[in-house]
Amino acid sequence: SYTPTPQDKFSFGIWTVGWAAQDVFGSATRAPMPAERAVHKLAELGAYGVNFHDNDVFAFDESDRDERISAFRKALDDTGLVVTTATTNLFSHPIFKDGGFTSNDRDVRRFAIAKVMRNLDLAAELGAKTYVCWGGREGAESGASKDVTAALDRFKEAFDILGGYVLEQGYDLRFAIEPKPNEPRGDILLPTIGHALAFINELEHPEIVGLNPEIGHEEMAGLNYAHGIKQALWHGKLFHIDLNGQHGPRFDQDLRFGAGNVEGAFWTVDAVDSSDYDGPIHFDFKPPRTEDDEGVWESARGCMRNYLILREKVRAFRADPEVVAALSAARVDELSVPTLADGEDWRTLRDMTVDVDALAARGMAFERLDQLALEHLYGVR
Ligand code: 3MF
Ligand code: MG
Ligand code: MG
Ligand code: MG
Repeated sequence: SYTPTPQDKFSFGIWTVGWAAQDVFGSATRAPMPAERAVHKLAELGAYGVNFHDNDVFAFDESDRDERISAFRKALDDTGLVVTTATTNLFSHPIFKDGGFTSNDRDVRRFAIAKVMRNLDLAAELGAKTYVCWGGREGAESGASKDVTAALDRFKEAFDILGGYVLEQGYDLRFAIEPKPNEPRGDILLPTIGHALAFINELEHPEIVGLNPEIGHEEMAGLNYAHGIKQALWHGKLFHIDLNGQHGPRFDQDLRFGAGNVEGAFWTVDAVDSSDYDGPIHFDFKPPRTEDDEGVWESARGCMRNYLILREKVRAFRADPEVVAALSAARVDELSVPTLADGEDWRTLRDMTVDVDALAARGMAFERLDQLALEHLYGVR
């Protein structure tokens, strides 16, 4: 068991398994991988779909565009893998050193929007339903270099242009903004789920813009990912998810899903599994630089296997009669009861009296509940 099937809707970025493992301190340890090889191998492992940047498939200068796209498309046809999602590389080429949509250089901004439009055409053609926008280079290292107010105006302008484009072309595509606090820029704009949610409200076409939160990115900011995606769901804005692993606030680790913050992974699977999210269960990780080709696939397999293991554990936790009793003792269900009863308003509450000492003395019984969760996670129940 714990063998993935396409029904599990697992998907991977082409760039994840395809990463040749170059980092800031060293050159690549693995050979470059053509997109079609990633597609074939991921299909063998039981994946359902893929996400790709334009330049995961063809070169920045687009000289090999047609031929690379046909090889990619053939691999998709041969394997039945679905393109669930697409995205644009607005961060690798030196032209994007100060960002794409918010570069101080207006010519670069115009080029960046055109590059996205070209890949939106391809995304629609390949049947993607979600278009991710990670603003990795939209940011700054120093205070005076970026007029943040103007940058947000330009960020909005880009989404308004692109939203209009998608609607006018009649594409069945929605945008998903991927927040990240820092790396590669010292500070990145739209750093967290909360910042991005607020930003979406200012757009011309907010209905087609949502979020693609990533575990590692929220945890780099010291935030609770499960809480974050629950709030995104509450706003109807969880369009996509990037699952991976991270050990708290430090450099972007992109560990395979289930490594790093294991408790966080448990509650993440619980949050997704108990929600109406029906997008792909997407992994955005990087097989560490130590791994050879076999290690790459072991790492990819681990993402899916860990999700299935944790899914079994959270379901067992939810079904455990002792957990049901502990939830009730912790009065978790009472939070769903509106604070005012029918017919009441603020008048009912303003002059009410309570036995403060008695209320203060009531325990919440959360430790028992959390111990049961840990025991399910530790595998002793
Ligand atoms: C970087 C990321 C990105 C985004 C991708 C959009 C390269 O930390 O997470 O991966 O996920 O650009 O899909
Ligand atoms: Mg990331
Ligand atoms: Mg990451
Ligand atoms: Mg990501």
